Amino acid sequence: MISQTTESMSRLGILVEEFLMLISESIEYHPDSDIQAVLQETFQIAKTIHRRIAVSRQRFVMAIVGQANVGKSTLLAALLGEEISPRRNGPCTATSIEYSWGPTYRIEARYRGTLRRDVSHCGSSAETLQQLTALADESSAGAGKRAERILVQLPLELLHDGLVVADTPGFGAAHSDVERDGTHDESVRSYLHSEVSQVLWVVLGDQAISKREHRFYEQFLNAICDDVVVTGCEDWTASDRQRFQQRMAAPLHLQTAEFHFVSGLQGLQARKSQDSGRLNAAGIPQLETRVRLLADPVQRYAALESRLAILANALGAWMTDFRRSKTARRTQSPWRPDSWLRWLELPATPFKRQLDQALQQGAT
Ligand SMILES: Nc1nc2c(ncn2[C@@H]2O[C@H](COP(=O)(O)OP(=O)(O)OP(=O)(O)O)[C@@H](O)[C@H]2O)c(=O)[nH]1
Ligand SMILES: [Mg+2]
Repeated sequence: MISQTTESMSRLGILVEEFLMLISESIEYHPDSDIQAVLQETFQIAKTIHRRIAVSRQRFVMAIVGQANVGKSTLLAALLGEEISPRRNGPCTATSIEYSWGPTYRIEARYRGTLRRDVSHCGSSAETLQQLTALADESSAGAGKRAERILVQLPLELLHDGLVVADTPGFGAAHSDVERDGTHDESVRSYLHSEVSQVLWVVLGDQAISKREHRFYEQFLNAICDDVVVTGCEDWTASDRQRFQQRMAAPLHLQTAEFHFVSGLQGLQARKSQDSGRLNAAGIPQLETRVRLLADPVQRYAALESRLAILANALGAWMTDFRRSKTARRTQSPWRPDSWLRWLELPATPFKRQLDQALQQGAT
């Protein structure tokens, strides 16, 4: 099953590459600036889909991302069921920490610009947490000592099928020492760009979304975020939740995102006391189900196909409107003729035919 999905993913990757080629050649070919602009926009979105395919092919990294001190590490601990991620360690989590499955507890710290790798084996989750906290404190002490990446293996059930979960440093920790060398946000950005397939974006319920969060979302999360996790909302009613969701979704175009109202703090306490009622009330099992779904290769593939189909439909619809409104140019096709022919000659699959149909709206 997994290798079949990997193959489908590779084929989808090739199809998106062809689509990118069709668009870029048509941008060069087309004299109309309106069409050029929309093709350019399509190109950018298709590129993010392509990146997501590329980054999902090998492994699936789900990163917990958000402003400093919103409860990312606590949420991770509640999800994994073990207090394994340093919390409130110095100013903040200073380095991305990846958690993946392994038969025993093992920590590997990698450093920038050197072959140095520190590996330690731990006997329990408590010992692992202790070591990670020491590493994080060392990292907070200065850029010179900061591990670029910390990889943790541990025998936890949620990670058994290849899911990798990452705790990331809070972006926008401008007040902290680690930000002073200017590389703190940068390290989150490059990590997101090169390693991460999907993010859970954690926001604090009792604060408005800051400009910085907004910008970060637009630049780095947009393409890989389908889930917003709201923390610090323990006493909210259903209508409080609805209001928050509406207020946040509209300006960020997050209408298709799922909102999860959870309490990492209460979830973690419930885990410790093995109180399943309280764990449910904290929203943790529901979020866990969602994480499993997102990490499932078949679901992942379907989600990427669907993104591409939505893009093609939006472009087709725009072209139809455009041709209706601009009488003089009615006969123009947005596609460079030879590029369009090449596209049509690609192997036909039901999904490809669906795309053709959408793109055809502009071509005839
Ligand atoms: N009310 C409430 N407080 C929370 C929740 N989760 C975490 N906190 C508190 O928020 C503070 C920050 O928690 P962390 O989990 O360390 O936050 P973080 O986002 O990982 O912080 P950085 O790594 O510094 O960016 C702690 O004091 C937590 O106890 C929550 O769900 N509800
Ligand atoms: Mg943290």
